[in-house]
Amino acid sequence: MIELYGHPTQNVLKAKILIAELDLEHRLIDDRFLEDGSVEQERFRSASPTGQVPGLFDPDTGAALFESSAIMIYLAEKCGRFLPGPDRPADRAETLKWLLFEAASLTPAMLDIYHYTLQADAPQIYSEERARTRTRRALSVLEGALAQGRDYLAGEYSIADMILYPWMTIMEDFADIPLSDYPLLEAWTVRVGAREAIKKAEAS
Ligand SMILES: N[C@@H](CCC(=O)N[C@@H](CS)C(=O)NCC(=O)O)C(=O)O
Repeated sequence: MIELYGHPTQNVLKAKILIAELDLEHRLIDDRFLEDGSVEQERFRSASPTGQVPGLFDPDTGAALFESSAIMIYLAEKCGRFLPGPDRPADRAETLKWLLFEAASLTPAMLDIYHYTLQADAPQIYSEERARTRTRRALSVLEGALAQGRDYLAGEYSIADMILYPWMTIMEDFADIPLSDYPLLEAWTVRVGAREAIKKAEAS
């Protein structure tokens, strides 16, 4: 039975809505009360390396996921509903566009309101520190993925590598974070950057 890890928040609600639409049998496990050393704690850690919720574990397939958009895509594809398949590429892209819009545009804007106006006493210092801490946390997650003996982020070379590569090439200059702090990611950047198509794109 699918395990959804989380507690009541808007991001967890997204996954709950889809699970309800699909009428999926599932266990809702509160991440705040996981027992030390329990199987559930281990599964939550493997699903969500940042400790953020929601996290999802599916014992049927071994899928262990974080990021609400990835969870939604996985469940929709597993059940064959609410996301058009590759046989309808335009409809599929239209749906994915709105998922990405939510994750990349709307949510960061709303989180800025929360963190920079509602939470901070000294917004400027707070926002800079928070941005760097979050960037480092993301880089650690990528380093962790590559530490699983993979050459590429999702195992085989894919659009996941293509979408992340451009940021890595400017990390030090742009964010003042040396990529050498993340040796596997640094090696990955060299590996991806050595591809003919990448060189061609960078030169164009
Ligand atoms: N992009 C992630 C965001 C997840 C997220 O920020 N979850 C919040 C709760 S709504 C959380 O776990 N915050 C604690 C933290 O960031 O450490 C997603 O869509 O799942």
